[in-house]
Amino acid sequence: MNERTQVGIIGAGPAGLMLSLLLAREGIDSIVLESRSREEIESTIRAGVLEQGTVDLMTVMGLGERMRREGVVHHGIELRFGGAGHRIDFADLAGGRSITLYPQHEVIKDCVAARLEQGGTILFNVRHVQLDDISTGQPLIRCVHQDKQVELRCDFIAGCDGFHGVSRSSLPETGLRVFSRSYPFGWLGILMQAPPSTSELIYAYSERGFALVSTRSPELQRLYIQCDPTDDIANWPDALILDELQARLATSHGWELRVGPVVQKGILAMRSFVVEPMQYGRFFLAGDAAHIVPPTGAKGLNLAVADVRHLARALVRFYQHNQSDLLEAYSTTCLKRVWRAEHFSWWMTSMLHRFPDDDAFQQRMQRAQLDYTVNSRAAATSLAENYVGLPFDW
Ligand code: RFL
Ligand code: PHB
Repeated sequence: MNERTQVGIIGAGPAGLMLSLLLAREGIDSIVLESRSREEIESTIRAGVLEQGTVDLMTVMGLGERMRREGVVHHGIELRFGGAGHRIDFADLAGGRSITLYPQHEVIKDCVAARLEQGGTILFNVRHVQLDDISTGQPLIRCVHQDKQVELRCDFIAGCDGFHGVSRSSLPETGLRVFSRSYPFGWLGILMQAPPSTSELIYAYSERGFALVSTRSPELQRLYIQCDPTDDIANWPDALILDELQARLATSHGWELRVGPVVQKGILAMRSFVVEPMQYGRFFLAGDAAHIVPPTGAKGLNLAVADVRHLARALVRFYQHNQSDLLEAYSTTCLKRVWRAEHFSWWMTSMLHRFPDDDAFQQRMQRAQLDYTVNSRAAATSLAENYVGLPFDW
């Protein structure tokens, strides 16, 4: 099967789907190729926190109806350490900007439904995706769909296939720079059937390691604890996870975690990663395909969305005004925000986790940083404005 499209998009995550929707608004056609099934992408549990800018974009694009109904707006977070909680008040510190808790797979459902309703093409379950002719003006994507070979000739290709996709490795190695850092800990994440224990997220620093309390719905909590990234989840019976959460979250006034059945659990590794530049000829990387942050800053999905906003704007300018300046500047433009988020995510991670080889000096440094962050208006403002997200044209 031979097909043609203006923009071939690899990956139906937040980056790929949002790009196809942004382009469709301006009359630019695209085809999205996704290696998993629709059911799978619509049920994978990942992000929870949407920045103000992501929420605003979804609203402008007509994708905000369910998010407004089912999502929950938060005006602050709690940093908990030394047995006490300290609120970072976004309403006061971040110019009224806030965050919304709305799960990533719900964003995916809304985007897939909207794109299919427009008559757009998303090919699910594609296999053997391969890129060709990327140095030319008409790059090509080959793949297998429903046992048929597909050749998709494009004006441009967007690699939105996440950290483990094929896109990044299709870039020629010469001229590429990779920056990365892995952390000596991971997160053990659970979904627990219990009403929220708190109205705002709690980021806890304790001698036993980091813990995070988040929610997914009025009946479901999302919780994480720092753990050994190579540990086997089989070593963590539910009761042990709950004991560890209680211990790390304990306060001097006897705070209690509401508990219930654990319905899902798993361990994820943490890393920081950036590839530069994020483009080659008519081939562009966006989202996790180009950069990864540890989830402590809740930035990954939001960065993916910011990338494709820039890419869509650049493609619109190319098609409508025959100008390629924004396309040429794409990587530089995105990397400014990417590195800001890399720093913020690394900073939050370093401040809140226990590092295995930290000595007493290092631990005092962390406490000094935490104390300063919650007691200095300037420091708290810095956390708040990064957490809710810098403006798009920052
Ligand atoms: P995705 O979401 O990984 O989507 C890539 C898609 O490409 C498909 N794919 C392929 N398709 C075709 N051919 C191939 N060869 C392919 N290989 C892969 C995949 O099946 C997939 O559907 O990348 P994208 O769009 O760049 O989006 C990035 C975000 O998903 C990610 O950054 C966030 O989940 C990160 N993240 C968070 N981000 C936030 O902004 N706020 C949060 O609160 C937040 N919490 C989190 C997170 C990530 C987490 N984990 C699991 C790493 C919490 C966690 C626990
Ligand atoms: C989540 O709800 O899954 C979540 C919230 C905040 C983070 C990371 C993940 O920093």
